[in-house]
Amino acid sequence: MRMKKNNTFSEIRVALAEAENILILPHVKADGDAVGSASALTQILRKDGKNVYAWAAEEPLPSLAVLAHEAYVTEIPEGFTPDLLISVDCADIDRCIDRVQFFPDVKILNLDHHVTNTRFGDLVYVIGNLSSTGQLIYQLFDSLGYKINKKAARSILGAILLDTNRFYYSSTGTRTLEIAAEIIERGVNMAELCEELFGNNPKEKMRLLAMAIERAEYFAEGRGVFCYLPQEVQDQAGTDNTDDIVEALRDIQGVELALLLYDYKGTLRASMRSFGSLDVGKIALKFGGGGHRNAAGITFEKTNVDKVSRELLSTLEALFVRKN
Ligand SMILES: [Mn+2]
Repeated sequence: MRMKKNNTFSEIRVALAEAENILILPHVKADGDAVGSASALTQILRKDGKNVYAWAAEEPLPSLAVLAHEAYVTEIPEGFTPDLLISVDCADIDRCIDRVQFFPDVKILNLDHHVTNTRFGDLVYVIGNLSSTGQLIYQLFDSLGYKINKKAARSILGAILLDTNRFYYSSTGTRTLEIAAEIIERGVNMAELCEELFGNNPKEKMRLLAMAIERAEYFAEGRGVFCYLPQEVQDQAGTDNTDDIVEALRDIQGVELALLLYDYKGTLRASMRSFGSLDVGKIALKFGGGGHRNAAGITFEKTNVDKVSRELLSTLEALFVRKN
């Protein structure tokens, strides 16, 4: 299969210029990068005189609301008919098909940074291994000559901070840090933004984290860790917010790979994190999911949890064997 190449700046410029009403689509269960990028893009394009909404599948998580602006909505105004759709941070069209389906004849511009991006859409601008879609949008729209105002810049910085885990991950490049610096120069207070993003964990969320650590089981001689959070446990904690749990598991001493399984709205989700060359992205692809080398996820129809976890664990265990 020949992969569709990225469209040129001038092709993207033309598509944007021709559009009047633009609908931006962050992926389902939008994370900070999706909310921040989509929100920033509404600002950038509105300043350019466009009629723009970011249409999300659900309300942003309370912890991410600081990145969402007024045009970030879960319902678009009646009669709003887009002439361009922009998918944001979606590796696959499945991640936004719930909304794309209403506009089957409208062009899609696919903006993303996942190496596994299927390059769907009529126009594509994807740079795999870039820190975040936030960074991609900053670079692209800066190059195209758009003004990125303070509000947009703040959301982009939030997207970068969240997708790099505060510049922790190897996807943090020199350009990532330059962009952060440019945004700070623009008057955005990064410490204040960090406090809002990272210093506001609800007690229920921390309780679920504690329960996850308690329930964790180790494999591959402590180099791997696994935890399953069934609905009952989430109910007991009082939240279904599993954010940051898989990262906390991975950050346990000696652990190089973490697998979190959890019930989510009638489905079973797997979230994986790893260090170095342990490629969980490939494993996710094999099971019908997606992501990056060190961060990936899969959604399963809720069937047999034991069977799914056994299959996943033995596949993950084989990663270690091959490495030794
Ligand atoms: Mn992202």
